[in-house]
Amino acid sequence: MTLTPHIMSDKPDSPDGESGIVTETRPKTKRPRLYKVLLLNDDYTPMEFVVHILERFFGLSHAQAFEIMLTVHKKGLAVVGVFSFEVAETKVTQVMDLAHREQHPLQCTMEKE
Ligand code: TYC
Repeated sequence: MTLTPHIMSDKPDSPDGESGIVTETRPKTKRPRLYKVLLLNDDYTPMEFVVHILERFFGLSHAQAFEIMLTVHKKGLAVVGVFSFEVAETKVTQVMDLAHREQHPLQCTMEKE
């Protein structure tokens, strides 16, 4: 977080000091850029594995996970969440690592919102 000085007043009797220059600071918070995490369909990854991934890494209920898995299966892809860059990157890595370990061709990617 950066603190941005603002000249508020040049009156000598200002409450902030003797100089007459008031430097009030306010926290300047920039909203982080957001990234969509996408899950892609393929013909080989078992549906139950995809549901498991969505529950485990995206905090979805079984019903929500099943619904999103079916959307990906039918439409080819779906956004499974929107996160800051670092969180999105972590999710993609977690999904790709587990899919690779289990030898499923599941693909997970991210893109700027
Ligand atoms: N199409 C896969 C099947 O029929 C299921 C699947 C769903 C795979 C979603 C990937 O992201 C995916 N077994």
